[in-house]
Amino acid sequence: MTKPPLTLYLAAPRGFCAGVDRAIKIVEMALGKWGAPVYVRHEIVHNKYVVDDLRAKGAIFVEELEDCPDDRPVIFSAHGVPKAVPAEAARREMVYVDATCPLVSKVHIEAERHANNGLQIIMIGHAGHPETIGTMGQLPPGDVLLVETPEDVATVEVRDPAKLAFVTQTTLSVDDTADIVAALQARFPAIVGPHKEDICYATTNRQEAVKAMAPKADAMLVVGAPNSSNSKRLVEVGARAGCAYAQLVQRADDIDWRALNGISSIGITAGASAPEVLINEVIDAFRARYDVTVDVVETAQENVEFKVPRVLREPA
Ligand code: 0CM
Ligand code: SF4
Repeated sequence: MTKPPLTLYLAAPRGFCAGVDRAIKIVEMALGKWGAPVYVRHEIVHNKYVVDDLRAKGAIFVEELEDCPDDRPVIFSAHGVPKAVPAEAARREMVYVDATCPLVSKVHIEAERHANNGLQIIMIGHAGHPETIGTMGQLPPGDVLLVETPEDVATVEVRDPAKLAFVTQTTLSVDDTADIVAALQARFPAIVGPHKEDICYATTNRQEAVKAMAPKADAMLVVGAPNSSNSKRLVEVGARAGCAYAQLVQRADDIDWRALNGISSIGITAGASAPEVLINEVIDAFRARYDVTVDVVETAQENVEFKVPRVLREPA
């Protein structure tokens, strides 16, 4: 039987970013150095395949430090942790390695610097997301105000409108965040902040690629996890850029082939925590059903790499 033709637009950049790559390498290095088990506080990155693979190699994933024993190393996830977490690990004389992405740490430092200058911080982020919890947790509880929407900006109660700064989560929608920043600047003209926001290069580039790809494609799939903020944003960006069907899939099994019936093109991208092996699995699933022609939609080239700490400290 002949297969129907399909143009497969492949977004570039897509998939792993430098922070994810570094965080995974840190867990692998810790396992190599100290052997199993090594504890990881929270999913090292938001991807089940990555987590399952590291679990098979001897990592134990827990949500809280209190779920870790004193005498095994613990690694903090790429999303960052409140200051209280390393402080508690040090108090318990635990060995810990911080796999927080350097671009998240940069925001932590920014927030602290503004607070030291007497400014109250407003964070733009998603309530309950570990990165938001970690960044807000750089300062004492209650000090940082959270806004999620322009509506929140209208009602937020600040100490002194003349002494404000804002920071953001790194994995937000660039366009939504611009609206929230504009609302903050309109209500609080003296507010200080980064040049635009703190969204990282990987998030920005993946959204740009989707904007270029989505209008051409009959449907679009984002390989990523339901708890991955940057991956979910790619689905929204695709839908807003004019793609009639945009869905998140964790892997090929999740593809709803009935919903794709009749398409002649598909756009594929992946969140910053989705490994290339899963992207290839999805592409192969299309090749099995269609006569696929791949067309790469490249809007940027990335050459960012973060150093992995060379020496991991010995357990006491
Ligand atoms: O923050 P997000 O939910 O997008 O995390 P992720 O693990 O999917 O992606 C990488 C990161 C960070 C920080
Ligand atoms: Fe770092 Fe951005 Fe990757 Fe998050 S998505 S780990 S902030 S580079």
